[in-house]
Amino acid sequence: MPAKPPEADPVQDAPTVTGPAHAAAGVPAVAHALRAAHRQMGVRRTALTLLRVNQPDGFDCPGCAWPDPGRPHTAEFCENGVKAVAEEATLRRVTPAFFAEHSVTDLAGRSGYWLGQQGRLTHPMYLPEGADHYEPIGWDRAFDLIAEELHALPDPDRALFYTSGRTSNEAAFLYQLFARAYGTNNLPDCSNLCHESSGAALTETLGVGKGSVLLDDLYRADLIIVAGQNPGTNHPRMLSALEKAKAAGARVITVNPLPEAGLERFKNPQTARGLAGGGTPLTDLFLQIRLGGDQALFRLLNKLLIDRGAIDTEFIDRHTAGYDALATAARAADWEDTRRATGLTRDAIERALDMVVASRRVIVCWAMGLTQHKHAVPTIKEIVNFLLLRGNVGRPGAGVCPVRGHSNVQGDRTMGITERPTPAFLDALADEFGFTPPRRHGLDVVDSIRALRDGRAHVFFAMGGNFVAASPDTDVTEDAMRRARLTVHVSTKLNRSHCVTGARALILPTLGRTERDRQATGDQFVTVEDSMGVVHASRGRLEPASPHLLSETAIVCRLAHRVLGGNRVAPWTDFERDYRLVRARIARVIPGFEDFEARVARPGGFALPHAPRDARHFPTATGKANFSAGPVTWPEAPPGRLLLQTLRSHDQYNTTIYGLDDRYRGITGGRRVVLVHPEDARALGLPDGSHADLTSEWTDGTERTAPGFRVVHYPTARGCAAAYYPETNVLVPLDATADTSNTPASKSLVVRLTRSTGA
Ligand SMILES: Nc1nc2c(c(=O)[nH]1)N[C@H]1C(S)=C(S)[C@@H](COP(=O)(O)OP(=O)(O)OC[C@H]3O[C@@H](n4cnc5c(=O)[nH]c(N)nc54)[C@H](O)[C@@H]3O)O[C@H]1N2
Ligand SMILES: Nc1nc2c(c(=O)[nH]1)N[C@H]1C(S)=C(S)[C@@H](COP(=O)(O)OP(=O)(O)OC[C@H]3O[C@@H](n4cnc5c(=O)[nH]c(N)nc54)[C@H](O)[C@@H]3O)O[C@H]1N2
Ligand SMILES: [Mo]
Repeated sequence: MPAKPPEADPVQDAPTVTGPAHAAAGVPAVAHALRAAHRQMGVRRTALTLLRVNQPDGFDCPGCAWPDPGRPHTAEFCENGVKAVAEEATLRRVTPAFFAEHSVTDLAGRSGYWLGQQGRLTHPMYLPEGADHYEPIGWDRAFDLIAEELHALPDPDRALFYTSGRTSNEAAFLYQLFARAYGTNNLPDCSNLCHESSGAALTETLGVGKGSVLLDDLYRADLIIVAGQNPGTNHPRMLSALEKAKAAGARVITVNPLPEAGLERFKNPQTARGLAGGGTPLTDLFLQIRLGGDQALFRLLNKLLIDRGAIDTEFIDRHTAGYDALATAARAADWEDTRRATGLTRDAIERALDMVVASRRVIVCWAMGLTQHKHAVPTIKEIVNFLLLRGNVGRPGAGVCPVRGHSNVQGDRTMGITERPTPAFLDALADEFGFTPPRRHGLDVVDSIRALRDGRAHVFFAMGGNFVAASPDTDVTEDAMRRARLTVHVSTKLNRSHCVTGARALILPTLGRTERDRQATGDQFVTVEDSMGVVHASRGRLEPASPHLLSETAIVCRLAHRVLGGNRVAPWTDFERDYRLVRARIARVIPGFEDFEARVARPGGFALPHAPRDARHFPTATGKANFSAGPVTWPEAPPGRLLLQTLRSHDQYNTTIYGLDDRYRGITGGRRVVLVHPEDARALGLPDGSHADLTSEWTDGTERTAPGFRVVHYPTARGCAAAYYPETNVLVPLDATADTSNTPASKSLVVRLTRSTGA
């Protein structure tokens, strides 16, 4: 039998610290994962469910966007994938009786961990104006309410339609179609908080805002640089790919302020050596960089490559633009500035350079450690410079590899979930559906919060996610959300965003990936796109958590039918009955999806075209791959202050907290910790085990405080600190965003630590 959810809350947050581990995965990971799964769903259901993860006839793992190795194969075992599945396939339920017992005021006082542990939502629920309890509501009445509020708006741009990246291609395509048919491009999504900086940098430089490598390229690379990413926790299956790449001769450079266990050594639970032995060392060279020092590091490497003449002039001449400007800018890079920016020694950088020069095929992988800085876009552009200099784009074993987060965040973008659609995309929609989509750009996440705050948006609709907890400046965001007329969440599980609502609120419970999706024409499957642009099918097999759930696709169809009036713009009722009809439209609107239905039926699906990868064709403004030559910058903390990054523990999925441990970092039983270098901590008078309040200092003079963090002496880079998100989102000013991409700069906050008495 599964265990009951925790009763006590606030959950006791009393961390115990043992210090970082030096290897990831292996037997303990298997045991941890199974224990988590058994707690949520019992032994039998665990076994049945896990057999279906990432199988050709099974469902796509909702854990992350890392691609599956060649199918058919036995499922790759990943601890955090199992945890993600267990959270969704849990046997715990949040029923109308739960809401009768717990008022919204009560729920708003609970931790995110406690809320999530209560289980799956079973009924559509409504919070009337002035009420303190959600009450059950019928689906039709719920859609009537939304239609009523949307029709009352003076302008469609006063509504916001958020998406979190688990939504299937089919649901996402219909959702953006509905929003545009209703009249707005206000389609903020979790990409705005995540890889927007990658998309912005890659679109401008290479012409395609996605990664240019496939899994096979990783296995053919001579050198893989992993910068600003913690795959041992967040993309565990990437470790087996790195292991395989190493077996084929690749070397790995890790660039990170933290020594992350997964990148040091990997014990593959699927091999005898991984299970019994010491595992495979993954990192050949660890560059322990200061937060935000990456642009300076790569600029200096670029200068050294140019100085040595270790560049591919033929590639540069034929395929690129802007080389001379970069070469001039790079000449100005010097060792002393780079040392200040990165904290790295000359020796370490020269060793990296030698490895680069010795490698014909180079791939750079990155994630949030690069995208969530003020200068994130120029940082990623500098990495593109680095790859272009040696022709490492558009040939096997080389390229850019931004590793996406949510399992279909990339697919949602491909389907048109963006506040800034291209004219070509809108033209295709207009042709296919015979209506005039709005052309004005819509609002991203940060601008949506501003619009709510300033009374310029009144209806907030979320397709998944946990907007108020994932967004920056928690207090500002929550106040903004409370100003809305209506907030609606399509959700699988209870979260903070259901407790911080507009005047009226709806919770619309939906099917998860793991569940059977039965419609009038029979069982349906959906499709997703992984981080490398491979599209494949996902079929849920479990009985739905409740008979009252609707699929996301059905919810959009019924909403559109009700709001737009009948089958206007599209045959919504037919779409709900048969998802093949939706795919047929996607095939006609979105390039690369020709013959969609047949190609997605193949095991493993199909790879979308990628012009730079496939043909060294760069659809940019210049028609070439563009070098960038902007100034190099890096964040600096004044004396007595540290730079703080907000990151994930091993026991969470974004705002969903699985448990209170961060095994690889040696922290158990609590999350309110701040990791500080022992020397920095001593200078600040903070012994290990003492407590401190964190106060962020923003350039406009404002301050924000998060109290009561246990100080952990930890081998991070000097001058840098780390603490978990979302507890620290209160510290991130709404205006602290990356240039161009507007992504919150939640990896380099200037903070001061003040000794306090603790919780
Ligand atoms: N289990 C699990 N899996 C997940 C998620 C989860 O929460 N849990 N979230 C999913 C999502 S949406 C995403 S986007 C990804 C996130 O995956 P990651 O980006 O790996 O997530 P973070 O925990 O934010 O880790 C950031 C990493 O970058 C490093 N870093 C921080 N700042 C810098 C810097 O300035 N320079 C360099 N070089 N390194 C830096 C940090 O030390 C850390 O190792 O994971 C996805 N997968
Ligand atoms: N300070 C700081 N803030 C950050 C980050 C950071 O590193 N630091 N990272 C940012 C990043 S990279 C991201 S991607 C965002 C994440 O932001 P979001 O995507 O908004 O947040 P999640 O926590 O992933 O959303 C979890 C909720 O999604 C719902 N859900 C789960 N599965 C499904 C499903 O299949 N369908 C539907 N409809 N709902 C489902 C559940 O109700 C669950 O409570 O957070 C960002 N915020
Ligand atoms: Mo993300």
